[in-house]
Amino acid sequence: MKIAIVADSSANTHIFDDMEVTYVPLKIVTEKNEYVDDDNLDVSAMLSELREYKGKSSTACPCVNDWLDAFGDADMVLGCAITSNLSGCYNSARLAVEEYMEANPGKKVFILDTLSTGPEMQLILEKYRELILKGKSFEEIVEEVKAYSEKTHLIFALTSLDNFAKNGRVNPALAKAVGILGIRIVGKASDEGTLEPMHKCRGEKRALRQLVASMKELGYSGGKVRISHSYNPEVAGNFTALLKEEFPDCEVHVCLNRGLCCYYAEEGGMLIGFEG
Ligand code: X90
Repeated sequence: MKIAIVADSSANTHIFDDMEVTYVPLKIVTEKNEYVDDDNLDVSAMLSELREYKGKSSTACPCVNDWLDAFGDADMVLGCAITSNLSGCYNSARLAVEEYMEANPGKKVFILDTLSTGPEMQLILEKYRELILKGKSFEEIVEEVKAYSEKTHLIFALTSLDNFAKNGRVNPALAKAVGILGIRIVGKASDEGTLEPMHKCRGEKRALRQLVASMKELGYSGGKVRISHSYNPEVAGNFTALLKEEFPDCEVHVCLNRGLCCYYAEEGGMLIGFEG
């Protein structure tokens, strides 16, 4: 039986040596350029171009056909998408699932609306892999992944919300308050899959301490942690060190944000997915 694991490009990374994940790219669009968030995108070049660029920019989600291409001719498709409350990505995935099932009765397809993004999606993909390797049935996998996603969380520290505000995805007044030099917003993906600010922190040290505290409030007790950052390995390293002071045995993996998460998390932004 042919199995396809699929996710949109906000899930960031190629994580498995032994199982392929097909990433469906979102796009970052300016008046000068369209950046397709796939393996060919030079993300750091995009970031320096955006730094110089003063015009309008936005993002666009994949269309139904992009998802259908990723499904290929698999008998079983398992996947996940960025929160349906901030992007149309899940909606096009849902329509693709309908079309695929209609054209291929008997095939099994499930795409989870993660109500989150980035490294929390990474955890979901890892869970799919684990359950496939255990030989679980489609129905068992769907049920277990849904239950797992109830226990995973996403928190973040961001130094700017400009691109969120420009694209109408957060309140402009909030973005202004974060724009002040040295202020980081620590927040989480809410239960509804929106950006929920929790604390304004002055300086990196305070923000990192707040992140650890917020993780504990959300039930963290030493499970898996996945971090993605926008070309700022130092902050990810400092955070890992701080977390390990309290949870010396925790398993932390760090990766780079791809285009979409870099665009919204901006420079200095860090996302943390973890098991609660
Ligand atoms: O459809 C589109 O154009 C894509 C829109 C995506 C908007 C959200 C991107 C989030 C990227 C930034 C920090 C984490 C916020 C988490 C909220 C759920 C990551």
